[in-house]
Amino acid sequence: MKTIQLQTGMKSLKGEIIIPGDKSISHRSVMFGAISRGKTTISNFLPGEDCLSTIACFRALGVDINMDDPDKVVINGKGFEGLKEPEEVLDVGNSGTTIRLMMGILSGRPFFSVIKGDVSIGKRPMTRVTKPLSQMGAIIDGREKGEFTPLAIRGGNLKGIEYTLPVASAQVKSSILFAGLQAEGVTTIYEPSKTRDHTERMIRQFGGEVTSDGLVVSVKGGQNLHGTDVYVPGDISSAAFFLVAGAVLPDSELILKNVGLNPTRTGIIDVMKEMGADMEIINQRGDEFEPIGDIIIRTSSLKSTEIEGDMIPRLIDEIPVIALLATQAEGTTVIRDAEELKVKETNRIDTVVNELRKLGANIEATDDGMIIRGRTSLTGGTVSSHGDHRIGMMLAIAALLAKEPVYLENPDAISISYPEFFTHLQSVIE
Ligand code: SPQ
Repeated sequence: MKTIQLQTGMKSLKGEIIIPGDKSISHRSVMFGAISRGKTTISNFLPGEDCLSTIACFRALGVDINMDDPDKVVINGKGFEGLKEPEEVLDVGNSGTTIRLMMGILSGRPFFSVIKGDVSIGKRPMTRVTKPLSQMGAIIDGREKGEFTPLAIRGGNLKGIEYTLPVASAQVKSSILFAGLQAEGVTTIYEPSKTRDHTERMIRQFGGEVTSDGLVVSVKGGQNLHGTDVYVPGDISSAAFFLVAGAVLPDSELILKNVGLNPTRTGIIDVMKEMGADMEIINQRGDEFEPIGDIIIRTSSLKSTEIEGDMIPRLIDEIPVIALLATQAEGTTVIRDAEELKVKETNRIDTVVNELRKLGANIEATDDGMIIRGRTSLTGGTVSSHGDHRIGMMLAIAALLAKEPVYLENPDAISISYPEFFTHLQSVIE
């Protein structure tokens, strides 16, 4: 297995990083471009492996997609009707977003398709989407009654439903919305907590209508979407690693440019401010669909906090690096209501706790989160990403706090969402 030695030694970080495109928005821009009529031009697209899997799946469905530059994608869409029965099994690689959202699109198409992913995808629960999509009329089967991949879908003739999400999940909401756009009548979704709303914003951006009122989202079937220009903001989930690094390393000041500031994603900013982070948001801008800004982060004196309830979906993917942050905060940080971490690329409660412990952190797992006691100095050791990009990046930042050597197994997983991570990190180390 590939193992690399990470940078260590409490170095200061100084300079600026232009944060690469948002993964969630990049996936959705390809999906909407593919199901709309006309030309869609996507700029600042994230050429991470997950988003490339989405492009490969739509090409296999007959969609004309060009990538002249790695971050510029042009799609000549022919509407939902332009999608063709794929000859091969669709492969989503490591991407939960691709498989769950594509299931919603495929469920409305009058053809047969089979979809699968890598070993990690094979362990992630799918009934959360196959159940509502079957209620709408799709015929879906898979291992363990449709819970696990590969999944086979015979789509078409969908009817709108009213559906209460059993878990707060933007992927499930978005999957049902994609099916709802193809269904007869209205589809209404009730969320237990507000989750990222990029799909709703993008329906509007592509000329469609969707209503969102608090936790209720409704969409009418049979709408015509048309191609448009999409600018993808920088990914706050990628910026998170540098927000934490800038706050915990000595004499540091980083400017993170072009960060998406959609309020359904900015939980990490609220939590870090509450913990005492020296942070400023400047140059707030963006289009009418997604807000953007630059963030300045400086070395901070941090105190512990409690994170729970409606805050969890607003920072779910940042919890691994927030756990690291908490090891450098004075007092006991408690994270609750985060059981969903168990069904990500890895069980992120276990991987965060086990890997940070190897570096000397005082952290314990609970049923629905973790308890972290700070401040602790971290030490050297050999850690693993376990194939999970966010664990790999969190550990690379943790290593900077150690004086002894730290080795990372399976670092390549990082290119799932941030291929330039190590280049960017190196560029700001003093
Ligand atoms: O796509 P994937 O593998 O599920 O990616 C992750 C990640 O850390 O990048 C989760 F593992 O992000 C999800 C996120 O956790 C992306 C996402 C989206 O784009 O809609 C929503 C969240 O998942 P969920 O299950 O809460 O809807």
